Amino acid sequence: MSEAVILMAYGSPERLADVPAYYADIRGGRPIAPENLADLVERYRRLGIEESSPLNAITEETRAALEDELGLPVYTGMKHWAPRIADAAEAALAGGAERIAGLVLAPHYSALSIKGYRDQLEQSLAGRAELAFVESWHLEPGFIELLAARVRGTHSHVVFTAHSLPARVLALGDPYKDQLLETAALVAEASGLGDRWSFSFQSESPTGEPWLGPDILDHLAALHEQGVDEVLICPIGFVSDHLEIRWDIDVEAQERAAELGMRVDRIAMPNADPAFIRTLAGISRRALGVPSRA
Ligand code: FEC
Repeated sequence: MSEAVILMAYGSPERLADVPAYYADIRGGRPIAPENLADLVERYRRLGIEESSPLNAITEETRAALEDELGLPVYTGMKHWAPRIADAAEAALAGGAERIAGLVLAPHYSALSIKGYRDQLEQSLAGRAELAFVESWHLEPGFIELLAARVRGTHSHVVFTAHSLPARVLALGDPYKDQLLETAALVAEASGLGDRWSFSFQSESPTGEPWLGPDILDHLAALHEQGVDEVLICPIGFVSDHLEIRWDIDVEAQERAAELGMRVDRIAMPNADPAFIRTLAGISRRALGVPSRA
């Protein structure tokens, strides 16, 4: 049987002119307040996306490295931008794939995140190939060790972070928050942090409903009040450098830290680190039921 991997990521606009269409895709037809669009364009402008679009470039680097590692075709599909998940499905089918592993570059399952990727992929394939979709990989030993290696030995208080979601997910019995806390606890244990760690959400969106908290900006202030003045941020819900890292952490959280007189650093993201690629390859092989090449 012929196998392939569809590697999925959030997607990012390549140009400032793309931002309205990209935001409209995220909103799925719901209205967008003009001030929210203007604010988003400004964040992308300050991120410098006209010169380089970090998320899309890193995802391509990851795809190519994973393909080399696996010796199988790997196709990129973006949830909110091109190449779309549907494009990846057509490319995989055109390449003769009969069994496809669907792997999202986000480790934790939520009905408000991973399910959307799954729905797009299932609809696109429409039963034309067998699909082995990976719902979550938040306990994957290689991922835990990769993060643990990045925080091990620090003297700072470590704050694990992930994208917030509307708080209504909890009422749905969504596993997202529990999975995040499991990853955080495992990384803390593997790196010997003891009790010098906590968890907070980040990147809440202005949708007018309550979101899961505490938000990292409030959390930094709370830690400061407790006498913590050095923090290392370890984002566990994302795997690459993109807007939510380079803006929400590197700009906004740094600005808050400066106001508070705290020192805040963050770990280097996994991006296309060879150890991370090997971890993704292991997950893909297991999903497909194929042995390692070595
Ligand atoms: O670098 C880039 O260009 C894209 C960075 C990016 C990533 C990302 C990941 C996640 N999101 C998740 C949930 C939501 C929910 C909403 C929402 C909205 C936005 C907006 C932008 C955006 N997200 Fe995102 N997300 C990224 C970017 N996200 C831009 C819209 C403007 C704004 O919020 O400032 C609210 C949708 C709505 O309005 O109803 C919910 C989750 C993840 C992590 C999992 C994943 O990567 O898929 C969960 C990267």
